[in-house]
Amino acid sequence: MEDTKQQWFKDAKFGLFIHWGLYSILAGEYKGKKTDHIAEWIMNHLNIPVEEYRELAKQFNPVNFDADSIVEKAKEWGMKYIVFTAKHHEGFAMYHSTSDPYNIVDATPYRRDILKELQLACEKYGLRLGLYYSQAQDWDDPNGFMQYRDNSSKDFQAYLDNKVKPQLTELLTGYGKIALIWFDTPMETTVEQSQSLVDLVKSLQPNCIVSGRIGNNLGEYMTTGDNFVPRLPYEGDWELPATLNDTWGFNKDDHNWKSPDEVIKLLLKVNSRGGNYLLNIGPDSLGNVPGGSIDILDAVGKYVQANQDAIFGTKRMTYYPYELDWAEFTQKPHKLFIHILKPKKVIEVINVNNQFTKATILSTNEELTFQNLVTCEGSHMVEVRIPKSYHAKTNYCICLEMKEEDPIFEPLEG
Ligand code: FHN
Repeated sequence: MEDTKQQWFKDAKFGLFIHWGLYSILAGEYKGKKTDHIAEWIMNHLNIPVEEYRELAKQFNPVNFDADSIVEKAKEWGMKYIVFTAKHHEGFAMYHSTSDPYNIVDATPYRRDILKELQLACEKYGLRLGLYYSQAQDWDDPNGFMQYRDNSSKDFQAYLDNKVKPQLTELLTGYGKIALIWFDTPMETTVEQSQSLVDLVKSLQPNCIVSGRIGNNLGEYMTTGDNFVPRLPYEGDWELPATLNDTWGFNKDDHNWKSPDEVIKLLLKVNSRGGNYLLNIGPDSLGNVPGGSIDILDAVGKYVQANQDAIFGTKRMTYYPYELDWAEFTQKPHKLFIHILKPKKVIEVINVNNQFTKATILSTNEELTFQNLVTCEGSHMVEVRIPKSYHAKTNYCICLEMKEEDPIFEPLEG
């Protein structure tokens, strides 16, 4: 895998994933049966026949969908890009596909091309638009793969030629600049088949990035497992796709929301290890974004906005040997940022041997007292005193300026 040459992706740090499709109508339940799995997989897990599932399109009328307000919110939350499910495994096109009438304009009473609306909103607010496209699994197309089924009799190449390539061409020619194609679940796609999709994308939009899930190691960045955070910094470009509860598509019964504190910690962990955090919302069948996700993202967005300097433009952290429950670090040349996640009166960071010159609260510039010290065990450390007004606070950031370009962390020894 060769890293992308697109600098914006390396700098992005935070993006919005939107999983939306006909599955939002079922919201985790079909004919009185609830799915235990992620809601967008309901067709597969509850064995809904294709013809029955297709009927859902006739009811899809998301009158409350407002591309402008979603993109405006994403900008407010500090996100730099959006990835929208143009076609998920269910096979339904959430844009006006000219090659397949099973799409949001031709098959629903709604008749609006929401992807066009998202494109215009992204252009208005200056966010990049990426498109999720399920290139291998398609439970509607007789030749698309379906996990947990026998796929041996399928003519997968015919599906690629007759559905995937025409639709990718539409997506890459009809909706302005596409920042990336978020391919997913390659399953048995061969190297040649993956390569042919990469070639198609690049022939239409050379700057469009191909996600790690194209398969066969042909993507331009590493995509982690869903909600799986690498334990250590990862050398290349990478992204973590993540949920706010336990599903991507809307599930009316899933209220297992992460707290804003957890999400802030995860964002910082991912950023400090060099990755982008692609965080999901799943609108309901009317186009409403669940209030639970808005509340979390509003709180997270406040942190991001107040501490932009410690998030954007930071680089992968120098390896620090400890995991702390009260802090995450990020770094820039001559600056070490300590994100304080638990109440503290004084902070001590051990095994660090820099000459620190100044300490401030990042969001207010308030100067703090600090000392470069040696611990009684013999390692170097920095001690920063926290002003009284902050003793009970969490989620603020301390900026330590230092003479050296990078933090010098001492390894564990003896
Ligand atoms: O099967 C999909 C799933 O529905 C969802 O889209 C996630 C997002 O990363 N990707 C696949 C599973 O990894």
